[in-house]
Formats: sequence, C-alpha cells, structure tokens
Amino acid sequence: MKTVYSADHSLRNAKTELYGGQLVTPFECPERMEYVLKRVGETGLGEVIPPGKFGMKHILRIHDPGFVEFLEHCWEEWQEVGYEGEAIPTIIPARGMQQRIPEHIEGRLGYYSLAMETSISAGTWEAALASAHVALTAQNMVRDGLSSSFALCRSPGHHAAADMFGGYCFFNNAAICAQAFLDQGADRIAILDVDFHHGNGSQTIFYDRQDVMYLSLHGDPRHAFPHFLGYGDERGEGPGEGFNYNYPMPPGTSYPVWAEALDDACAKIAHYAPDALVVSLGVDTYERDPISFFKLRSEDFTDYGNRLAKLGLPTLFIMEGGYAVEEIGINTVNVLAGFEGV
Ligand code: Q9C
Ligand code: ZN
Repeated sequence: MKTVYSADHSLRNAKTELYGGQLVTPFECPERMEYVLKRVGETGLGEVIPPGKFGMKHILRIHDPGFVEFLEHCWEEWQEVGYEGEAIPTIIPARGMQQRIPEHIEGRLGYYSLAMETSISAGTWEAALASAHVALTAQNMVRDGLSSSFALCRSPGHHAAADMFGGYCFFNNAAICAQAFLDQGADRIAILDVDFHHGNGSQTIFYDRQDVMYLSLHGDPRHAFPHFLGYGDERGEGPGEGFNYNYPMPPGTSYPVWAEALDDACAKIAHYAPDALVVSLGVDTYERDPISFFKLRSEDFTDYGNRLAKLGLPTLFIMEGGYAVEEIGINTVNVLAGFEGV
C-alpha cells in the first residue's frame, strides 16, 4: 500500500494546549508523524509519495468560505491586536446568543471554534492545507483504480465541521475526500470512523444526506470528548435518516466488545454497497493512549485491518488521532498490514 506524506505537517508546532486547567505541550505533536513514517519504512509497507497540487475547490465543497478565510489569517490578526500567546478562544456563541460573525479576532475565533484545546499558531494554516492535499492525493490514487492507499494526514480532521475547528482538527480530510469521490462520479461513499473519539464534524456534515453513510465506534460522549455528539440514537435526519450509525462504548472497553461493534458496522456498510470506503484511522483506541479509555492491544489493530479487508471495497485510510507516540507507528501500520494480509 502506498503512503502519501508531506513534511509540511511540522509547520504546525503549537506550544500550548489547554488541558486540565493548564497550558501543556500538545498531545497532537509533530513527532507522531516521525514514528508512523519510520514504521512504514521498517515494515516495507510500500512507497511513500508527496502530495500533488489541488486548488481550494474540493475543500470549499465542504468548508464555509468565511471559515477558510478565517483560518488563513487568524494568526496574523491575533498578533496584530498585540496578544502574546497562541490563539485560544475565550468565548463562543453558546445557547441563547447571537450567531453573528464579529469583527474583532477574539470574537471571530470564538465563532469558528467548537473546543478550546486547539491553539492556532504560526504555520497552522500551512500544515492544515498540506494535510488536506495529502488526503486528496491518496483519494485520487483510489479513484484511479488502486485498491487502497494511506493518507498520513496531520493535522487530523474528523472533528472539524463546515465552519468550526477544534479537537486538533482544521479541515475535515475524510469529508473532503468523500465529497471528491462523489463529485468524480461515485454514487455512495461510506466513512467508517475508528478513532477513539466521535467524529462530530464528519457526522454533522453528512447528517441529512444518504450519499455518504457515516459510522463511528467511539468512547461514550457521556464520558469522552466531544461530549455533545455521538450518542447511539443519532441516526441521521430527513433523507439522511438511517445513514448514520454510532457505537458509543464505555470506559475500559476491550477488543472483543469493540470488534463486535466493528462487525455490525461492516455488515451495514456491506448492505449499503458503497463505491468506496473512507476509514478515519485514529489509533487512540490503544490501551496506553494518554487521553483515551479503550483497551486495544497492538495485535488487535492487525486483526481489525484484516476484518476491514473482507469488505472487498476500494479503501482510503486517513490518519486521525493516536497519542501514545512511541507506539503510534506500530499500531497504525498493523492496521494497514492487516488489511493487506501481510
Ligand atoms: N480529557 C483527535 O483524536 N481533548 N482529537 C480531550 C481529554 C481533545 C482528539 C481531553 C481531544 C481531541 C483527532
Ligand atoms: Zn481521537
């Protein structure tokens, strides 16, 4: 399987994450990519290729133009008003407030954010843009007939909504690729999200549509980020009803229970018969992940890669989360090697 990778991810190197009332070094750090890339090389998974050039066209099929413009200029505007730290929102348009876009950067930052752990700093825009291009390059390879490809994306994407960033995500790479498949002639795409966290952005973007089925296995939102979406009774709305499936699971969930949910999701995907499968591949389900509470072991990742292959669908893997940095390479490549039956 070929991997698409851009060194431009390292342009995002935020110094601060608001966590437990403190500013800590972000869990979502550049070193993550080095470990995955190293493992791809060690295992001989396949060629590593750079992203191609795409304009903004595919990104703007998913994201609001005002949001994109905000991301591009946020850091310079933040500095212009004289703030010395990284850009962290302090107020958001909560219940009962106006959903109008303010002029001051503090207000615009709040308007376009869904969470407050993800600081914006120099290079964030460039890295997020490179990440979307990595995803689109891998998508193109599958569109052109490869049976699978791996987009080694950083920043991740599945929390990003049409006009909100957060949860370490800026552009929703999986959603952008699903829409690109459709725009290039596909009728149906399934997004299977195996990251520990619910992909609130991906769900929301396609919630009223039946041309993209979204299925997610994740930590129960009563106990886990993003806390305000990802319940089991969220099934889609309007024409999208019956095309959204959530599998929230409790703290301590280990592989047998998780794999049962996966098999159920795979049966639904098989019945839907999509033209391609997009896998939002987060490996923060790992037992030693520092911010998550599932108990998957490294060998479980190989097993589920194998189960995914049984669907027999053209498959685009998109990197999402995973914060046990030293094991992220092993766990990620185990899924891909399991898929290939190596
Ligand atoms: N107490 C992704 O995996 N903070 N994003 C969680 C836990 C945010 C995760 C705090 C986690 C975002 C792509
Ligand atoms: Zn995650």
